[in-house]
Amino acid sequence: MELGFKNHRQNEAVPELDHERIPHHVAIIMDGNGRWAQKRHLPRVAGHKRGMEVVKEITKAASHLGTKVLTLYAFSTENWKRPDAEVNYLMDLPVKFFSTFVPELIENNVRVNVMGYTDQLPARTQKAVNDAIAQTAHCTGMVLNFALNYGGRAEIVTGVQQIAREVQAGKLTPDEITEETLSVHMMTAPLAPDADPDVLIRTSGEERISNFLLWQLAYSELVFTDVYWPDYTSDELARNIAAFQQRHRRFGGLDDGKDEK
Ligand code: V0D
Repeated sequence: MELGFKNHRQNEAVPELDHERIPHHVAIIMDGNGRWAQKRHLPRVAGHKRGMEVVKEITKAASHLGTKVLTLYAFSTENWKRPDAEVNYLMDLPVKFFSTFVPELIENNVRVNVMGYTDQLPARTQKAVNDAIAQTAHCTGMVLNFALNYGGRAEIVTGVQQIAREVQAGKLTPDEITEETLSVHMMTAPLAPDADPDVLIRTSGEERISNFLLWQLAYSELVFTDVYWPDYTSDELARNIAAFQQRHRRFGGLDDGKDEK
């Protein structure tokens, strides 16, 4: 019996969340779009299309929960290696996304931010992104932060190059370089005081960081789910945030010595 077409999590209980301890910054690696499509004998881009609709649902769900920053890994610096037709389709998704979703973003008071090497994106993609940033600039609720043409190691290299230039210009001595110096040169600096994710969620069963937010994930809880991104739901987000909250409670238990361990 093929159960794969059903999201096998859909009948699982949705836990009660501690609304005092909603993570401020949730980061998600949206994996499994191609596999979701292949399983249905659909082209990979069908998975990306459905994945984009899920982005809209999860944006609203995270905003309603009270998350302050939702960072989504949409396109890595490695994704250029995919077939041209797939890359072209992906580059139209920000255009499609914003052509239908900007009014809802504004209704939900969500501000768009993008981090990554966006100057290398096609002009139409850059325009869609820049328009959305401009149209939501006045929103004061959750920040919807897309990582687009982003790579964690490249981000650290770029940051270190900027710091080296400041040293060369005599604005800074090597001894004055601290973790704070690195942090302010990361692409997440504008998200401060919520620059570092409290939790990283990766869908589709892979348990790797894959060059995402290397500096910022130093103290993050990592939550992995088998659900493919196109099957991801607000209920699964709640389960994944509950997993984060469980781990935090155990940490507290160890600290005050009241836990069994
Ligand atoms: C495909 C699953 C939204 C992941 C989600 C350019 C792979 C759907 C965006 C988007 C993609 C990005 C920036 C922005 C607005 C929307 C998106 C890409 C892929 C790669 F400002 N979904 N989405 N971008 N997919």
